[in-house]
Amino acid sequence: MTYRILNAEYRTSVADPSSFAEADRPEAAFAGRSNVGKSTLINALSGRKALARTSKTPGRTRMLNYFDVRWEREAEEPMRFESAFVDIPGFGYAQVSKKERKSWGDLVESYLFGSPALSVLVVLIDSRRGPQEEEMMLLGAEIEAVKMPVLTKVDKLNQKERSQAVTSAAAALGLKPHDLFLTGVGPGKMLGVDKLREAVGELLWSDSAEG
Ligand SMILES: Nc1nc2c(ncn2[C@@H]2O[C@H](COP(=O)(O)OP(=O)(O)O)[C@@H](O)[C@H]2O)c(=O)[nH]1
Ligand SMILES: [Mg+2]
Repeated sequence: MTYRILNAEYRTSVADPSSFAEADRPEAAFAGRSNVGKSTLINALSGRKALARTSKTPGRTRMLNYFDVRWEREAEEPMRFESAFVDIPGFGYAQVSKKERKSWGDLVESYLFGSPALSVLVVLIDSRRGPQEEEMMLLGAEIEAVKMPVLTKVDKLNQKERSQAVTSAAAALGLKPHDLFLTGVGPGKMLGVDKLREAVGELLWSDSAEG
């Protein structure tokens, strides 16, 4: 099956657990440390250049950003359905206070454990660093959503480094190498994005009202 994104637009930003956006469509959330490539991947999946803002100064986003994403499932009878992408503010940025870190933790935790519409949690891992404690925690968290580990920035690795990164990340996470998605997005590069879009689309489809 092919899943295409017809349209993606910004909906809202949320800084406080008491005001999450209405859970009226299945959500795919993107989590990972600051600078891992969350915004870049959201843009690449959506086919939009600057839907989610990418930044050279990491650690600035302290809010959940919601995007409305409209899909088409190409089958004999094409079907359209709605979803949301949620850009989760990045962790692991050193230059924030304890207080800020706690408020980030509270926000993200309430979202992950309290969102009835969360269907996919995409966990981004820098392919050059491999999974650290935070990524392991996210992937091990007992939440309802399907979790998808993605190694980002694989365009920066050669073939040999890539396969080493996959082997060691899979071992660290207790997964099979083919459970990992690989992406590389840069000028003129779009590695693994179509494949990830298919997988995310399929899961959102099956949790949508139409699917
Ligand atoms: N080469 C390469 N650079 C990337 C990739 N993804 C993100 N970047 C760069 O890494 C930096 C941080 O990306 P961004 O999407 O803002 O990360 P975020 O903080 O997780 O949202 C930017 O300079 C991006 O251009 C990738 O797959 N390959
Ligand atoms: Mg970002």
